[in-house]
Amino acid sequence: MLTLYHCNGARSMRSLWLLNEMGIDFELKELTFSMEGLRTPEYLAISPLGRVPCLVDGDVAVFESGAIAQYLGEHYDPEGKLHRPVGHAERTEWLIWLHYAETMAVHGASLVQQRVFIAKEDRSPVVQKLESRRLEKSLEVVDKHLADRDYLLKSGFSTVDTNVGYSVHLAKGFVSLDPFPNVVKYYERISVRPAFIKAAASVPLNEQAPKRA
Ligand SMILES: N[C@@H](CCC(=O)N[C@@H](CS)C(=O)NCC(=O)O)C(=O)O
Repeated sequence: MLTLYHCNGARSMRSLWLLNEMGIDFELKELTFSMEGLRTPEYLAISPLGRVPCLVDGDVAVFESGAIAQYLGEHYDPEGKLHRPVGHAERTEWLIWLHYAETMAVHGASLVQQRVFIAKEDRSPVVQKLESRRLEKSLEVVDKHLADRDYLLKSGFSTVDTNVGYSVHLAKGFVSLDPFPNVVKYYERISVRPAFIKAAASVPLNEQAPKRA
């Protein structure tokens, strides 16, 4: 049985959404998004940086949401319904978007830090402006790419949509999607999927109350 370690609204939503899309059985372990929740010796033993997500499959522990998407595809999607294996015509494109998801999320994470973890007086307007701008630039690339397709890969919804899709979900808490009409339509498309709705039932990090404002 697979076990997913997850925090409400965090990047682990990607893995939760993907597991829901795949329709496989798993146990969900929700941790609180705090030092107490994430830095216990038990959790650090499987996820050494104490971050989410982490997927445990028997005696294998996989951390990093990109690695989890690839692992699930390789081990649990033999027909390649959502995965794009080596040799598939879209493999390289799939690989690029899998990693691009993190390029986007890093800017969102930096903005979460500013808004949720740093006391108001210590927040940096420069960092917030720079990271918002860089997030917008990353959305611009996705917008252009989506001009001739419904999902990131022309063949249809795949594991990269859960990873980039979460980054868009996170981004929209900080910047407007309006200048990116293809991204707006994309978000409308992905956010009505039952697997997304189930995974997003919690409050996203960017909408949670500041811890120390
Ligand atoms: N690149 C990693 C990032 C994991 C990560 O930083 N997760 C955040 C939540 S979005 C976390 O656990 N943060 C807790 C902390 O920084 O203490 C991934 O994609 O899994």
